[in-house]
Amino acid sequence: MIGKVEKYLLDRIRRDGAVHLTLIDPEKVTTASATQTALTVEKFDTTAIMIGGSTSMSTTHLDKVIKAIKKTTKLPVILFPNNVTGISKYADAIWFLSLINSLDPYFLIGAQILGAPIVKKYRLEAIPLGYIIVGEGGAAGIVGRAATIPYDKPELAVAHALAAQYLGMRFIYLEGGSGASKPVPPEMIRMVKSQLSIPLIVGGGIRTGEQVKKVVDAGAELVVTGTVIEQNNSTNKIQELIENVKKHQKTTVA
Ligand code: 1GP
Repeated sequence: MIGKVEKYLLDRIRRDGAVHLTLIDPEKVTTASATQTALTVEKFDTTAIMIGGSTSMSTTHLDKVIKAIKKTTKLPVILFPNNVTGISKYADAIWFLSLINSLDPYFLIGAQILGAPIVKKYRLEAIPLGYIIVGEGGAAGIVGRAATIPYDKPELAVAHALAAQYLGMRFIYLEGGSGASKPVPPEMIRMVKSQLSIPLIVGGGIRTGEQVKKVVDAGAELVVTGTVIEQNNSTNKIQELIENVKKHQKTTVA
């Protein structure tokens, strides 16, 4: 069943063609800095906040960060967990993800079995997501024991994405790895998007408005930026990223 947050995302995609999501890594923020970031991205009209990171985290701190964001903004908070410890009852929804190219059954289905009863207990909205790590893959690739897909093998990314879609996942995430030196190339995004009939999320290494433009023009419906927002106290950079999604979004609407 499609819940409130998923419907909101789909409506925004239908209306605008492409949307921006802000990723906050709870390990790298204080409640005060997370609140400040949330206020800034809300001002520039990001669509939602994702909370998660690749390394283990304190659930108490995670709860505090989410509570602070919820208190200050109206943006939906979607968990982006690396493990069962990434679940908080204060979020609105959770990307209920399987790391499709992991070599470790734990990241394919093990963590999900452990996490599902908690998601149920907390009444979190679960949004099924096929998570595919490509290129350098960053910490997520190492922690998730992923057989990362090289940027010059887009056909393999297509095969993974289609497999996830046929298994019933409702979103696909092409992840270049947080802080990657290069974002997912447009050729890979374009080829995956041309074969998929569900929305495509792209993230990892996106730092400039020009890169945002390329990702959106290639067909990504949801663009995630994390590191660049964490590292920029100035609101100019944040504005540049979000504005570029908005500027190019209409061109992708069929
Ligand atoms: C990581 O794709 C996201 O999961 C965001 O990556 O931190 O490089 O923006 P960045």
